[in-house]
Amino acid sequence: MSISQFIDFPNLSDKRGSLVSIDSSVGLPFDVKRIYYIFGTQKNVSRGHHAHKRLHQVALCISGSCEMTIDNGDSQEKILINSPYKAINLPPMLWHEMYNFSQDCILLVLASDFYNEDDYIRDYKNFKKLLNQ
Ligand code: T46
Repeated sequence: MSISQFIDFPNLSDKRGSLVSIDSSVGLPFDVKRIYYIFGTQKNVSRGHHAHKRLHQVALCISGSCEMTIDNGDSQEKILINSPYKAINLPPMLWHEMYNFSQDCILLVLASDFYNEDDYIRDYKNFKKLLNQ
């Protein structure tokens, strides 16, 4: 079974251009407490390489594209993130790595909580250990 889950955002495009509105009706699995975005990422750079203990996030490219490997400890999937209408669901305890950022990539992330370094699991062996506890 696929471990990637996507959330579709409504496309309110018309002949003038595009508009996406994200509110509580789109089916986000949490109330958003923080928004951040990653852009200007150099080619051949990878980011992420961690999981979160409690933080739930969804991420989408509002411009350009990147690839992501997600890993739930049992299986891994490589996914392409390339749509301003489709967000990848990143629940807690999902290892994720992002790479192959296009030059115009803007990765927008909606998060369920404030930034907290203590919530990060940055060591893969520790991630596996915590999953097995
Ligand atoms: C994630 C992936 C998708 C803050 O001070 N506040 C923030 O809200 C964030 C997100 C980061 N930071 C600081 C922490 C580091 O000193 O910014 C620096 C770069 O963060 P990091 O190395 O964790 O960036 P990524 O791209 O590896 O990971 C980020 C998020 O941190 C992470 O939660 O899931 O994007």
